[in-house]
Amino acid sequence: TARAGRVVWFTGLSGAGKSTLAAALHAELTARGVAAELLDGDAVRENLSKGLGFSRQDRDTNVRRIGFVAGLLARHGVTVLVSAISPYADTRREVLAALPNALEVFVDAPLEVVTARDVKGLYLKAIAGEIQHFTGVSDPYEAPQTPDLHLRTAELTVQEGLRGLLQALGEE
Ligand code: GGZ
Repeated sequence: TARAGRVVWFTGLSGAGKSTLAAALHAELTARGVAAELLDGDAVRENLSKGLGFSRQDRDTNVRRIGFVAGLLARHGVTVLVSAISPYADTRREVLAALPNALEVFVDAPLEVVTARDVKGLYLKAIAGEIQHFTGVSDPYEAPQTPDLHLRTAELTVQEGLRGLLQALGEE
């Protein structure tokens, strides 16, 4: 059987840059001939986790499902890039502990920065109370205390973030 793939788990606030970095890493790994798959929050919630909301229970279910699929893929040699807020430290710990060789990447941007950028207008709505339980505004985000990689995206270009990721993967 193939050597197990790595799981790179991007956690952080909405708008911090998880999907952008995961997509950049996916493109780079693919170009290098590394079998890689993306499990992105948005696509997962339209398919694997369709119907789930944003209560703690639903987020935990979402994160556990993603972990389960990531494990199946990694077992077959695929490098799996997960992008999900995954706000609860205990749940992340549990799911990551079940994935041999997983890397926890903290995609860290201050709330002021993601709120000011507000690419999708969700923070404005959350602050206005039009979206409830919005992470960082009216719902918790428990930052990793000892991530394998800590990327401060307000201070880094995507290229710099990508370099850090490749280094952490031993792919530089
Ligand atoms: C947080 C929400 C919410 C609430 C909708 N809280 O920037 P986006 O839009 O594309 O990414 C966010 C996504 C979060 O889904 P995840 O599966 O990553 O979350 S978790 O890991 O906690 O299960 C955001 C959008 O969905 N969104 N409502 N209330 N983000």
